[in-house]
Amino acid sequence: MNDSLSPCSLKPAIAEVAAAVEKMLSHLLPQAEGPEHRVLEAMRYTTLAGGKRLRPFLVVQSADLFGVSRISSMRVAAAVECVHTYSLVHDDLPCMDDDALRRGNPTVHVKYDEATAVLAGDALLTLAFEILAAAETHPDPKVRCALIALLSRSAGVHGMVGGQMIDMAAPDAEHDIQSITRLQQMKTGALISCSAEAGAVLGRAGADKRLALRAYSHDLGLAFQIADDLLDADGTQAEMGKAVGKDAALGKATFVSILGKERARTQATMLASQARQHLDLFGAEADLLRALSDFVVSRRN
Ligand code: GRG
Repeated sequence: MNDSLSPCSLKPAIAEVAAAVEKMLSHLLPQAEGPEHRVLEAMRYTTLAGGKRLRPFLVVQSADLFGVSRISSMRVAAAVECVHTYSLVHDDLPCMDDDALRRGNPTVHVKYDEATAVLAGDALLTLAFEILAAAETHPDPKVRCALIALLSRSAGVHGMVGGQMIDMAAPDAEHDIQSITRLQQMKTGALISCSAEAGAVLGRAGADKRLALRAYSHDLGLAFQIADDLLDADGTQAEMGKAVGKDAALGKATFVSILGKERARTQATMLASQARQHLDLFGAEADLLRALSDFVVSRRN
């Protein structure tokens, strides 16, 4: 078993899943027609605009470990990406982060208007659960219910929404490393963990393998967020497709502001290595997940 694959093997694999999930999303998102066409157009505009598609990659790779059909894993990957995209649309709104650029394009409220952006986010969130509830996603209704429970818990007040609330409620609070870790685990980590665990749910995996994927994605999510904080400090708008340097300008507590750049980098590398170790009970078939842990810390966007 390789300790990790070279980026040469990982990048085409990510690109393949990204292309396939975009095809699936294009099929699942309704066409922009009828008197409600504006919200449908905004949903398609923002969802089909690119992005790294890391969460879909996690769903598909973890599902592949259990021999799940690609149609099932792609539908779940599309549902998770709908939730992720909704969170970005709402996060960009003037009442939250007030950003004009996302994935290199004007944000939804800039291209359309605020009401359309709120509605497009709402509709993407609810579409995700419609996708999971459909029989095409998995023949076993218990598996579909488990997927709905997992995604709703991760996206809701105990996960992403709760993390966003803590972030918005006290942006200048004196966060320490424990509180910032909890905030980020909820805001960003919960959906990343959900993506890896969804493969285990689809594959009706035993508790040991499901827990291993949960532990892997917990560390991966934190490493991802530290890398994001470093990119906000060091990256460029052209690389990131969004404004950078906002955290420092707003005096926001981040892993970088608390640990400093060097310790943050060391911590991200350590978490990536720890994430790989959680995959020890899988064989070479988990090599792409191992390689992903290096990728999330070395990425430039
Ligand atoms: C509005 C309920 C609600 C939640 C928003 C996720 C989130 C919570 C806000 C995003 C703010 C942000 C930039 C967080 C940093 C980590 C992150 C989620 C980055 C964006 O994810 P990527 O890098 O984006 O996977 P792409 O565009 O590649 O899909």
